[in-house]
Amino acid sequence: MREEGYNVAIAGATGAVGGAMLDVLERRNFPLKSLRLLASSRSIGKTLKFKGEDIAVELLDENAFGGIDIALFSAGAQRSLDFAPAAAKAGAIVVDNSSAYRMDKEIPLVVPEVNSHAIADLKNHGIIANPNCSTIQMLVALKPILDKVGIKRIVVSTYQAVSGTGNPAIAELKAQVKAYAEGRPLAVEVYPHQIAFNCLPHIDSFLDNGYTKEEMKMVNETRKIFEDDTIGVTATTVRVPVIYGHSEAVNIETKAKITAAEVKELMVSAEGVELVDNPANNEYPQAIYCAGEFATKVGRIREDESIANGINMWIVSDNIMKGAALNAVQIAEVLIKDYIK
Ligand code: 25A
Ligand code: L14
Repeated sequence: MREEGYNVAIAGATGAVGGAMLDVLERRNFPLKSLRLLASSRSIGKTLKFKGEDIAVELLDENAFGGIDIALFSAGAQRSLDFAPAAAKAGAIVVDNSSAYRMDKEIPLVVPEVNSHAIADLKNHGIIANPNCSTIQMLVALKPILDKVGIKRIVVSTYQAVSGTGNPAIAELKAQVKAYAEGRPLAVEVYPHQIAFNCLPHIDSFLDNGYTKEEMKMVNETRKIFEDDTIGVTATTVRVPVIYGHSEAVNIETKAKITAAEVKELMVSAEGVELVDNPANNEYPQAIYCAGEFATKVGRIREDESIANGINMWIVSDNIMKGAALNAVQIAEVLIKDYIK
C-alpha cells in the first residue's frame, strides 16, 4: 500500500450509484491522494460534497484519466464502451459497474467474497467488471452452500427497488405516491407503467427467448462467477415500489443433503452476510432496514419439502451498496492491497 494514497476517478459521479461510491469511499476511509468526479455536460457547474469539501464535477471524456490509478465507472454501458479503454490506456485500472464487459471471457467478473482470485485476469485489458446487483447479493449468500454441498439448480424470483434505474426513477415513485394521495393523475415516464402500488415483471429489455436481460444476467453471470456452466439457473425479475433494497426468494437444489439448521450455521460465519431469521419474533430481512447497509441479510431458511435436497431462503441487500458501489470499492481495496504498487 502506498503511504500517500491513490488517485481515484468516478465516472457517473452524479448518479445514484456514483453518489453511493462517494459515501462508501468516505465510510471505509479509502486511502485517497485525489478524487476526480466525472459526468456528462448536464452536470458541469455542479459540485458534490466529499468529507465536507466541495468537489467540482468535470466532463467525462477520453482525456479525463491522466494520472488516475483507479477509475470507478457507473455511467451506463455505452459510456463504459466509449471511455473505459481510454482510461485503461492512460494507466488506470477500471472497475466497471455497467453490463458492457461482464460476459467478455477476457474480463474478470468479481464479487470479492466469492471469486477474488479472478482479479488477476485484469492484466488482459486493465478492466474488471462489477456484476449485476441481483446476482451479487444472491451469490454472496449461496457461496458457502456451494462450497459445502454443491448446487445443481437455482430458481429465483426478485423484488427489485426502483433506485437501480437511477435518481429519475426514485423521483417518479415519490411523485406518483404523492399524486395518488392528493387525488391527482399519476405521471408515467421512466417505466412503461405506473410503479406506485404495482409490480412490473419487467427489468431491462425483453429478449427473443421471452426472458428479460436482467433475468439472463442472473443466469449467465452466476455461471461465470461460480465457474460452473452446468449449474441450472432460472429467474423472474420484478420491479416493486421500493426505493432501496432488492429482495429475492431463492430456491436451490443442492448436490448433497443440507439441513436448514446447517444453512443457518453457514450464514452466521459467511463473509458479508448477516442472518436475520427469527420468525417467532417476526424477524426476517426487509428492504427498508437494508438501505445504506453493507451486509446482505438472509432469512426464512427452510428445507424444500417437495424434493430430497432443497432449500428455500429470502435474501435482501441494498442494491446500490453491495449491488454496486460497495462491491466496486471492495474490488478497489483488493487492488491497492495486492495489485497496484
Ligand atoms: O449497464 P447499463 O444497463 O447501461 O446501466 C447501468 C446504469 O444503471 C444504473 C446506473 O445509473 C448506470 O448508469 N445502475 C443502477 N444500479 C446499478 C448497478 N448495480 C447500475 N449500474 C450498474 N450496476 P445511475 O443513474 O446511477 O448513473 C448514471 C450516471 O451516468 C452519468 N451519465 C449519463 N450519461 C452520460 C453520463 N456521464 C457522462 N456522459 C454521458 N453521456 C449520469 O450523469 C449519472 O452520473 P449526468 O450528469 O448525465 O446526469 C446527472 C443528472 O442529469 C439527469 N439526467 C440523467 N439523464 C438525463 C438527465 N436529464 C435530462 N436528460 C437525460 N437523458 C439526472 O436526473 C441527474 O440528476
Ligand atoms: O447493472 O434496476 O445491469 O433498472 C441494469 C438495470 C442495474 C439495475 C445492471 C435497473 C442493471 C438496472
